[in-house]
Amino acid sequence: MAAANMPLVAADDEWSPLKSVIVGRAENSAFPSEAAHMIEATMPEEHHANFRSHNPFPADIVAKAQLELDNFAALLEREGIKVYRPRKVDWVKVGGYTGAMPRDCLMTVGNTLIEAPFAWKCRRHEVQLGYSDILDQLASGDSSSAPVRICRAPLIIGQDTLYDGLLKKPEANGHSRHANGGQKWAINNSRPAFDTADFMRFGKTIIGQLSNVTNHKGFQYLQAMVPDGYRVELLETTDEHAMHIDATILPLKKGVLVYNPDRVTEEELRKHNVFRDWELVAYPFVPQKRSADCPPMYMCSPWLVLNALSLDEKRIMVEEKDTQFADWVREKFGMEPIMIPFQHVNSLGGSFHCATVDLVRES
Ligand code: ABU
Repeated sequence: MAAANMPLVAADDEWSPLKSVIVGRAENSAFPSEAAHMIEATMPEEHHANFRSHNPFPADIVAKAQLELDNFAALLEREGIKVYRPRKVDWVKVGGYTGAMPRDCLMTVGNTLIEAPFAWKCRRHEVQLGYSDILDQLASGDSSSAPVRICRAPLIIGQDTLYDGLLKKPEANGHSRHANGGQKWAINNSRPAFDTADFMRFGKTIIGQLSNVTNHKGFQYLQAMVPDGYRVELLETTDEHAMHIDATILPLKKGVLVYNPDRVTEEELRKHNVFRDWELVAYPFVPQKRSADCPPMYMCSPWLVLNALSLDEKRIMVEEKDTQFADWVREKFGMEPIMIPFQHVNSLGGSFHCATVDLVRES
């Protein structure tokens, strides 16, 4: 695909050669602040106390994460990939989260870029503040480029209803209790909600999950937004802490899917026609003790190792310390891992998949 003829938005899988991408930025990242029941449902228990409004991540972690993202962006540019970066925003000041995790807020399906109708209030202005310049650039294009559709998320007017019936109620003894009476997720179904990272593209089929940030109305809304001919299907996972599908399944290349056996079964995957002829392989993960010099994983499980990014059907971005995974994909599938430091980005909530939005893949 010659650069002159390259569309501005065109991708419908996770493995075709990457040609254009958004890479996040870390400056001024803050712990997201949400209702206690949401933080309890989704975040590692030992870090709950950090999730307060306007509470910055430690400055040294943010600074190192920014260097890692800049280094990653430069590597992609050297590979001839067009890289866009979001605007620098003071997320601490505005009471937001970060610009480092664009995968959660934007998803390309064919020529359409879809904004997540976030469940989390603290993320509701993330796209407008961080990415609207990029969206304007893509939407205006030039006369020779194929048309781009941009679906902005609906505005929420007045009080959000998504936590109704779910907020903790204070009790006389100073403790609190859930009002949700055994409800599975931390949101209800009163309006569409999803994070785009709860979905992955497999050609005309998009596979997603319901989670603590994605509800059934969100799934229906996404189905209504994707271009004609695309179909969204839901995978039944077994993870009550579910939030984002990109440490649960990882398509390495067409026909090969690695999955997290703690969260999904092969039997469930096989129910989806798109995987009929695929090799489905459980990653035999042996969690290792993190060394003392590793920054804390404030928001993620060790399964973040599956949050890798295929540059094409041969090359895959892997965190430089994830040698067990790199050796496995090299030896078992003949992939070529490209290993660079990313642990400080991991500390902010994701890895290479989370930190990017692929805009163009050549298929
Ligand atoms: N989007 C990141 C998912 C992280 C995790 O499942 O632990």
